[in-house]
Amino acid sequence: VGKARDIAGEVAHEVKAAVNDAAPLVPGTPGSGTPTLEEPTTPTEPLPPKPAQHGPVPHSPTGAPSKDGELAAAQQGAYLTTATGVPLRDTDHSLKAGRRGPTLLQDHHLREKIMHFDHERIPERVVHARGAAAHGVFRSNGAASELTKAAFLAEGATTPVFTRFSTVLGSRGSADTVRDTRGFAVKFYTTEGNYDLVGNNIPVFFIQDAIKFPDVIHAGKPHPDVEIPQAQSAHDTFWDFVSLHTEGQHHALWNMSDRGIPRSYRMMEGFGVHTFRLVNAAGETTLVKFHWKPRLGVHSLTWEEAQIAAGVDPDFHRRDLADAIESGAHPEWDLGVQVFPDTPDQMFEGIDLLDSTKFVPEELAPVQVIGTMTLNANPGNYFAETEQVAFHAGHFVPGIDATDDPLLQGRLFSYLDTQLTRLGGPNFNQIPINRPHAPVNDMLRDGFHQHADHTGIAPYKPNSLDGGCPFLAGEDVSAFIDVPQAVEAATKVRESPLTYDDHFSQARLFYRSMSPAEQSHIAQAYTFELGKCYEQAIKERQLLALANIDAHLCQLVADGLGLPAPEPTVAVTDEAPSPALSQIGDTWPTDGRLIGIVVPDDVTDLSDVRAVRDAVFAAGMVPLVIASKGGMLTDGNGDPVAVQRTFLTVRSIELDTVLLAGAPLVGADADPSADAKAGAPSGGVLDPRVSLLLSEAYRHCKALGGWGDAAAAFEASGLPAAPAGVYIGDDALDVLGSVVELLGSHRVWERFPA
Ligand code: HDD
Repeated sequence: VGKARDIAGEVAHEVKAAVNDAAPLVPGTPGSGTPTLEEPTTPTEPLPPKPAQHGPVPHSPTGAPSKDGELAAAQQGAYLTTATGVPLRDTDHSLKAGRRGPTLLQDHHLREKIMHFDHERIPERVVHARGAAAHGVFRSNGAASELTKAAFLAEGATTPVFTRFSTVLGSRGSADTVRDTRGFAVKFYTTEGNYDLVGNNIPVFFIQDAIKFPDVIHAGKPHPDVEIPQAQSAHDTFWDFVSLHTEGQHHALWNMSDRGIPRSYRMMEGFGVHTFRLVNAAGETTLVKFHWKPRLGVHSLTWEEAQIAAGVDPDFHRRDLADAIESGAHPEWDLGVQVFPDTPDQMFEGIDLLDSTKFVPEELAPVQVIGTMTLNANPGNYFAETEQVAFHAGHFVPGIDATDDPLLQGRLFSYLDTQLTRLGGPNFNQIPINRPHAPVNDMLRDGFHQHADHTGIAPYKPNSLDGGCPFLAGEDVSAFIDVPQAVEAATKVRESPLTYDDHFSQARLFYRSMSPAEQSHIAQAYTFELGKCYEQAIKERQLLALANIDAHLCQLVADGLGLPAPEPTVAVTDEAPSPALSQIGDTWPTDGRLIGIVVPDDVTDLSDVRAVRDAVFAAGMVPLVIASKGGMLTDGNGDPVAVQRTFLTVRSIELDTVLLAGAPLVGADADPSADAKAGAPSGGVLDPRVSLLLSEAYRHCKALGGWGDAAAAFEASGLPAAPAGVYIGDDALDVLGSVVELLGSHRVWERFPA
C-alpha cells in the first residue's frame, strides 16, 4: 500500500509539473511554453506514456497490488485475520457477558463474519446458471490468416483460454444430465484484447430475433406459480410456446435428439451459431460459421442413464470434466470454420446466413480446421472464476465482426446489461478471470467495485493535460475498425425477411439424417416430454408440427400418446440428408473412458487385475477397481490393489464398461428370489448390486467383459445367452483389448431395440 501511495504521489507530482511546464491552456495562465491548440496525437517525451496509464493495477482483497500478469493472490499470511488484516485469537465463540450471558453488540468480529456470510451469494445467471469451466490454451494453425487479421488466428499463435460449459434452463444447483441445450463459451485472452465465442452445442437457435428471447426462456423455465419442473422442457409452457411459435421446432428437435443429453462436455461439438464476418489485412471480408470439433467424437447418454445420473450424481458432467483434466486426459477440440463469400444477399445454397434457426450442412460447406483448444487446468476457485466469468457476444477483436443477424444484434446489448445485475456494477472486467491479458487504458472510471487506483487527471478525450494520453490507435497497432458495411436504404419495419418463414425443411433434414436408433430415441423423447404435458390442445398442436417434420415420427409419438396422427399442414422441401449429423458410424479415441473392474471376494490371485488396471491406465483411460468393501485387496504376491468403488457406491452410469474378474456370488440366503432364478450357480447367487450393474450396463448397450469365473456371473445375471458386445475369455488382456475396441464406437449399437 505504501508503495502504491508512493507511485500515486510521484505521478501526481509529475502531472502537476506537466501542467505547469507544458500546458498553459488559457491565455494568462502562468507557465511556460506555447499553448497547445490541438490534442497531441503521438507520444512526446517526457510526459507519456505514464506508468499509471497502463491499465488498472489489480489489488487483492487484502490490499497488496499483484505482480504484473499474475492474478491477485486472495489470501496471504499464516494467521487468521479480519477482512482488515487484524490477526484473530478466536473465531468459535461470540463475545458474551459471561459464559451463559447475552452476546454483545460490541463483537465486531461476529458482526463482520455474519455480514459477509449473509452476502456470499450473487444472483445466478438468468440462463446458463449451471456450469463448469476450465483453463486451457488455443493453438492456431494459421489456416484462417488469409481470411482474418486477428492476431490469435495467425500461424503458430498460442492464446490462453477459459471455457465454460453449461445447461440453459436449470438453476445453479440443478443436475448436469437433464435434457437441454449446452452452452459452450470460450474466452480467448488475445494480445489484442479478449475475444469471446459464446456458443452452444447445437448449431441452431429457438428464435430468429432477440426480441423473442424473454418469451422462449419464460416458456422453458419452471412454471411461475409453483416453480416446477426444474431444468427441463417436459412441461406445458415450453411445448405451448414452440408449437405456436414454430420457428422453435428445429432447435426443439435437436434437443429431443441424443444431442440433448451429452455423455460428457468433452464429447460435445460447439457452434458459434450465427454467421460472423472476418476481415483480413487487405480489408477483404468473408462470412463464416464457427465449429468446435471434439477430438473424442460426439457421444451421448441414453435417456435412462441421464435420468439415473441426475439423481445418483447430479455433478456428472462437472465431475467428468474436472477428473479428466486432473488425470491428464486433457480434452481437445479443433476449431473450424465454414467459409462463405460475403455476397450482398448473405445467402449460401438457398440458406439464409442471417437466420440462426438454420445451419449449413457440412456436405455443402466443409469445416476447415484453423486451430486446436486444449483444456489443461481446473479452476482454483469455482466462485472466483466459473461463477464470475462474464462472457459477451460483443467482445470482438480486430478481424472478427458481427453480422446483421437480428438474434446476434440483440445479444450485443444483452450480455453487458446482465452483468450489471449479476456482478453488481460496470467494473466486472476488472475481476481477475475477466481481466484482459492485453494492456487496458480505457478512460472508464469509478462505479461500484472499482479496484483500480486510476491516476492522471484527464480521463477524457481530447485532452492536453495528460499529454493527449491515451492515444487513438491506428491499424499498425491493431485498432478495431468496424467493417464499413453498406446498409440498404430501407423503411423501418418490425418484420422478418421472407426466407425466415420456412420452419420445417431443416428439421426434416436433421431427422432424416439420423440412424434408426437415433430416430427411435427422438420419438421416445417427444413421447416422454409431451406425455408430461397436461393440456390436450398443446399435445395435439405439437403433433401437427411433427406431421410437418416427418409423418413416421409423428405417428410414433401419436401412438405413444394415444392420439391420432394429424396430416401435415405445410408442404416441406425435401433437402438431402447430412450424414455428418449422425453420431453413429465412426470410431474415436477412448482417452479418459472409465473402466470398472469388479473383483469378487474370492479372487485369490490379483495378477490379472493388476495387469488390466495398469494397461487401462497406460492407454490413457481410468481404471476403477470395484469390490464388496473399501480398502486394499491383497493376494500375498504383489502390491496391494486399492479399491476405488464398493458395490454400494458404484452405479453403472459412471462406467463406460464393466469387466468382471470372476463371479461375485453371495450366499444363497442373501436373496432367495434371485436364488430361484434358473441357472443360478450352486453355492450362491450373483450379488444383487453387481446384477444391477450388469443389467443396466447391458441395457445401455455398453461393451462388457470378464475372465476367470465371469461366465457364471453373466449366466446368473439373467442376460441373454451370447449377447453382442460381451467378451468372456481366459486372457484378461485380450478381453480388455476387445472391449476397448468396441468402446471406440461408444456403444454396441446393434443391441438397441429397433
Ligand atoms: Fe445467451 C448466457 C449462448 C442467445 C442473453 N448465452 C449465455 C451463455 C451461453 C449463451 C453459452 C452462458 C455464458 C457463460 O457461461 O457465462 N445465447 C447463447 C447462444 C445464443 C444465445 C449460442 C444464440 C445463438 N442469449 C441469447 C439471446 C439473448 C441472450 C438472444 C438475449 C437477447 N445469454 C444471455 C444473457 C446471459 C446469456 C442473459 C445470461 C448470463 C450471461 O449472459 O452472462 O445475457
